[in-house]
Amino acid sequence: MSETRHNWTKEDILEIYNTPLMDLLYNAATIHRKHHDPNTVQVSTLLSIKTGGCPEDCGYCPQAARYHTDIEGNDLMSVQHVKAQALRAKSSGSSRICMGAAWRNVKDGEEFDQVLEMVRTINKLDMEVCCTLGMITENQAQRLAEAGLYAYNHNLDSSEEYYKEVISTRGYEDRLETIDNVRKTNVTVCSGGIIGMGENAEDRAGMLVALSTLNPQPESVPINALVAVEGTPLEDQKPVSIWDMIRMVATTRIVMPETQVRLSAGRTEMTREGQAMCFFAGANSIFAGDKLLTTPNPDVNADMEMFKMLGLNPQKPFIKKMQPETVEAQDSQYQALGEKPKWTRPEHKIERNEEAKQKAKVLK
Ligand code: SAM
Ligand code: DTB
Ligand code: SF4
Repeated sequence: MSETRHNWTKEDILEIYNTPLMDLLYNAATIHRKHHDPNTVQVSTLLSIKTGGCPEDCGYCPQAARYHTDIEGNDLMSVQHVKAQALRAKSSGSSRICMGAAWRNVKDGEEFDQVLEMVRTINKLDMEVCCTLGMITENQAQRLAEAGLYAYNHNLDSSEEYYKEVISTRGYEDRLETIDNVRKTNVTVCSGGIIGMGENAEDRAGMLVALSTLNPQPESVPINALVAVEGTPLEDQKPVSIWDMIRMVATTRIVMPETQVRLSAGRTEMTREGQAMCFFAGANSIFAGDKLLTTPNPDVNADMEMFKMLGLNPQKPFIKKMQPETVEAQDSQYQALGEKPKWTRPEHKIERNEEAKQKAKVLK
C-alpha cells in the first residue's frame, strides 16, 4: 500500500525542513531508497523552442519582454531542428527532452500544430517528451496527450503568498487550473518552483503544501535555484545557500516519496560535493547540456565525470510510469530472449511485447 500522504500542513513541513541536517538527510535518504534506485539519476535536456518576447512579468525570468536582458529571442523552431537536437541529447545520455516556449498560454493554430508534430517526432525516438508552454486548456492538454506527450511542466514557483510578490500578470489559481487540466489526461504532471527569490522558509513550505496535497501528487517536482539574470527585477539576489537547496530537496523527497525530484536550475553555482548531497537527499534528475533555456548549465562531459565519480547511472526512459507487475513481466520476457529489458511506455510496451513474442517464435 502507498504511504504517500496528502494532508501535509505548513507546520509539518516546516518542522521537517528545520530538522537537524544529519537527521534530515538520514530520513530523506531512507525514504528515497525505499522508492527509488539511489544510484540512478535521470538526465533530461531542455530545449527552448520559442525564446523571449513573453508578455508576462515573472520577476525571475530573462524571457519577459518588459525586462532588458541580453538573451537572443527566437521564433518557434522547426520540427527538423528539434529532432536533430533531440537525437544529439539522446546520444549524450538524455532520456527526456523538455521543450519550453516563452508563451503566456497556448493558442490553437499553426504554431500549436507544429508543437504537436514535435511531440510526435520525439516520441518516436523512444524518449520521454515534456513540454512547458504556459497555460493550457483541457482540450489542448488532451491533444498533447494524443500526440504522445509524457509530461507537462507548469511550476507553482513559490507559496501562494510570495507568488504575488514575483508575478502580477496571472495568479496562483491560473497555475493550479492548468495543472488540473493536465491531470484530466494521461500526461504526467511536472510542477515545482524556485528558491532564492527572497522568500522565507515558510514560503518554501507553503509551496510544498500546495504540491504535496494534490492527489495524485506530481510525478515530477523540479527544484530550481534562482539564476539571477541582469536586467530582471531579481538581478541582485544572492545565490541561495547550498544548505537551503539540500534542505529543500530532502523535504520534497520526504513529503513526496514517489515523485522524481529534479535538481534543476542553478547547478553552475553548486560544487560536486553539494550536488552529491542533493542526490543523497533524494534528487534523482538533472538537466544536462551547457544551456538551460537561456542561461548557462554545467557542461555534459563534466556532468558525466561527476556521475562516474559518484557511481551514478543515467536512468532509462519511461521507467517511472510502468506498474511493477508490467515491469516484471516485460523483464522476464526479454530475459528469455537473452536481451536486456527496454523500458517503454505502456502503449509502446504492447507493440514491443508483440515483437518479443514473434522473436520468441523464431527462436523456438
Ligand atoms: N512560459 C512557460 C511558463 O512560465 O510556464 C514555460 C517556460 S518558464 C521559463 C518555465 C519555468 O522556468 C518557470 O516556471 C520557472 O520556474 C523557471 N525559471 C525561469 N527563469 C528562471 C530563473 N532565472 N531561475 C530559475 N528558474 C527559472
Ligand atoms: C524547470 O522547473 N526548470 C527548467 C524547466 N522547468 C523548464 C527551466 C529553468 C530555466 C532557467 C532559466 C533559463 O535558462 O532561462
Ligand atoms: Fe513568460 Fe514563462 Fe518567463 Fe513567465 S516564466 S515570463 S510566462 S517565459
